[in-house]
Amino acid sequence: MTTAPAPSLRHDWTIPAVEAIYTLPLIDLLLRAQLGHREWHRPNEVQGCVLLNVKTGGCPEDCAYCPQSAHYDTGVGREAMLSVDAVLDAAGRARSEGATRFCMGAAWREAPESGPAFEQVLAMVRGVRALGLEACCTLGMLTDRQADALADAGLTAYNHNLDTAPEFYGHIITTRTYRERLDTLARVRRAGITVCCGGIIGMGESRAERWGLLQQLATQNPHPESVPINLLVAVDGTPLADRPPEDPLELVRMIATARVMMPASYVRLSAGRLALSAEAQALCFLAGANSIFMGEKLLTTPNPEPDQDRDLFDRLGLRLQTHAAPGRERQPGPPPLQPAADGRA
Ligand code: SAM
Ligand code: DTB
Ligand code: SF4
Repeated sequence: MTTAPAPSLRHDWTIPAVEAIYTLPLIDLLLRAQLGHREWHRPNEVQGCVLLNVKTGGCPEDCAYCPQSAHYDTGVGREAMLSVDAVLDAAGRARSEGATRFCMGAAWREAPESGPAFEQVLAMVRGVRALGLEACCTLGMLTDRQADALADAGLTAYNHNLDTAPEFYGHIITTRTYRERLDTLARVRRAGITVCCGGIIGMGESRAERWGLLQQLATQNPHPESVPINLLVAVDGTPLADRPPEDPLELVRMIATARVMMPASYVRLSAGRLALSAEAQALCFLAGANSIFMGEKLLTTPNPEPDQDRDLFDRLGLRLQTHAAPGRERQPGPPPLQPAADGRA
């Protein structure tokens, strides 16, 4: 018996190659994304992640999009770190809502070197894993030692975004270099934690700069296991407060191109869903998004209410993934474009 060879993953993307995919007629782009998606993932299944800010506000970085930067007056104050019990209560609620991944954020330039705050984060990670959930953290820059300690605590994934292309990055952040971000990502990878890395659209970047971000992500080897694509949430008080809303079809193109370039990865439709119609979100799922943040709050800004998401999933025939991600293996799933026996694929 012969088995079909596993589809291969490319890491040699050039800007013209990215451009050629991104600028396809939209229907052709969606078809390519959907065919690739079905080679690696169960169609109609979406990973549900819940975010919790375990340390809010007062961040010394100047990320122009961020309501938690101490450089801007956004009304988000500096708060004390949450207790381990409070975080595990929230993780338990996330699990009962159907999430399989729990993501903890802290408004830090870098995780505190050692001491009670970092130990508390490790206890949170152990507790979230003990609930049977995947655990993700985003704590800013990490040292090798911290990455190893997080890996030992059972951390599944670390989120650290490149945010945009190197050419546009300096317009958005001046307090941390692109190189420093890549170095943190390398430490996460070396420690054996999966990488969650993506970016934002709608900050005033050109299309070429979006292709540059996608090239940075998809030339990593291995690809980031998770790729969050955020639509800017323009927050009052930040330098990007007055950015006009981005065309949702650009988000669809961004997601579809990420799906084609990194077919094995989870592509997460992240911040910005409140600004999207049900139809625009449907196009994002058609483009290959297979992960969302659930729950009424992201880190500091609102997200669709759980009832709204349940209604959206019902209307689209989507279901939440019920198992924690199995890693990088090819997913057993129905053959391409064949609905499963229950008609919901
Ligand atoms: N200090 C951590 C860090 O920077 O890695 C904290 C996590 S930070 C808030 C995670 C990501 O959320 C950012 O890199 C950015 O991509 C995204 N993000 C933050 N504010 C956003 C906004 N207003 N709109 C869209 N995405 C946003
Ligand atoms: C990511 O790429 N998006 C999430 C998560 N990773 C940490 C954060 C979105 C934050 C949106 C603004 C806020 O709620 O403060
Ligand atoms: Fe700080 Fe992260 Fe916000 Fe940048 S994105 S200001 S590093 S919390």
